Amino acid sequence: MRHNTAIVRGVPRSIDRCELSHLDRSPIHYEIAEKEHAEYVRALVELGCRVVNLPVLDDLPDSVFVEDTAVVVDELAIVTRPGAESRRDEVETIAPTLAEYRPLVRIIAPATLDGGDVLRVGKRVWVALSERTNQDGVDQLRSLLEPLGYSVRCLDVYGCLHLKTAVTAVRSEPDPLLLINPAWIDREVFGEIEAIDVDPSEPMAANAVEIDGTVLFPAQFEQTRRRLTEAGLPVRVVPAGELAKAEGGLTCCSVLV
Ligand code: CIR
Repeated sequence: MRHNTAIVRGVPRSIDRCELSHLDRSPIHYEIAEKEHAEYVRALVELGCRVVNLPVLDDLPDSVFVEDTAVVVDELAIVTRPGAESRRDEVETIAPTLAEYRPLVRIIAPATLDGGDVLRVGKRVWVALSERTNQDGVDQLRSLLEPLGYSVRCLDVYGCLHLKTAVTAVRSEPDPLLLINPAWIDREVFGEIEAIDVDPSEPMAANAVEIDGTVLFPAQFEQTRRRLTEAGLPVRVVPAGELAKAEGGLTCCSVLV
């Protein structure tokens, strides 16, 4: 997908107090996490993005994972209402920046929706009912996007945090290709769209960011990376092992507009 701008936010000093759902807590080294984030930002710049670096928010432990605060389409930016209460204050800190790029709309209570639960391929959108996104969230997203010509399909994920932990797009329209962990999601939902499976030894490897034809990919998943390169995809790896301890992947660390 062609993206001009990536909104990011640096790692807070409180990252080791982050939300965790499927991982045991293990110490997160702030300096390493910060270096990883800097490398991620460097890669985004290399791939042609203009990076908007928002101020670090030390009091909000998950605030580096900006993806969950917004769903951006060509016509508007949807400010979410994250499922984890500890993350609700993140949204108003990014809203003014989003408003510079798109008209803003908001997901409102009792709905909850995390950006990590929304996958878009062109005009097709999939949204997961998850631990973070509820039926009201799905319904509000649908009522915002369907009038704009998007199809919105709701699905379940099992065994992982977000939809995009289980599936992301590594090539965009007109010939989309997904990277998928079939253990966590029903691949039938994606119809005829082609998919590469993650290597079974790397269940967390389905979270990749495609920018203008290149796949930004976590260095720790070598087996799955081989599958991507064998499929002819250009891959740029970045270290991502420390932020992974906070259950964050690569899509989580930016909002692409
Ligand atoms: C959380 O549990 O909310 C964070 N520790 C991780 C968020 C990861 N975000 C994402 O996958 N979109």
